Amino acid sequence: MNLSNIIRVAVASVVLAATVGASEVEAQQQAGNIVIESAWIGATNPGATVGAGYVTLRNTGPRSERLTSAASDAADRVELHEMTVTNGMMRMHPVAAIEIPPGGAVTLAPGGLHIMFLDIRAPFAVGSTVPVTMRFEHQGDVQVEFMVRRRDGR
Ligand SMILES: [Cu+2]
Repeated sequence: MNLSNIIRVAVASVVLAATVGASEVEAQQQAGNIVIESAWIGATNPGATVGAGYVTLRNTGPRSERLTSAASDAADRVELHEMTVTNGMMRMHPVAAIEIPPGGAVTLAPGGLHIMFLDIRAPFAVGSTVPVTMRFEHQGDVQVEFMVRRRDGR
């Protein structure tokens, strides 16, 4: 865990809390050149063993960045996944990394790229938060709080 990243995210959260109100804190976090927006996880039904997380990652830096893995105490395993349609069938499969171009952004959203939580330890309940460590090729580890929302994103 890269401590300086955690501190920077914490400072950004405090500034946001002072300017836009506590309810908006989870909406945006910054770590170096990476801006993390709208990190959320779909609520799970009782007995479900998997969940999916979504987020927008913005790269304000001059070079390409990559999200290479994620981890969370809330699940035994966390993988980066992509949903694709093949012969009319929705399938998902792991991807090695998610590229964020310089000056660009990538959005993980239902039906596409997502963070997959496997063997979750407890159901993801609406209104709770799930801490996730996101590992970037250059930025290192960034701690992000994902907000659990209804699966339609509201
Ligand atoms: Cu998946």
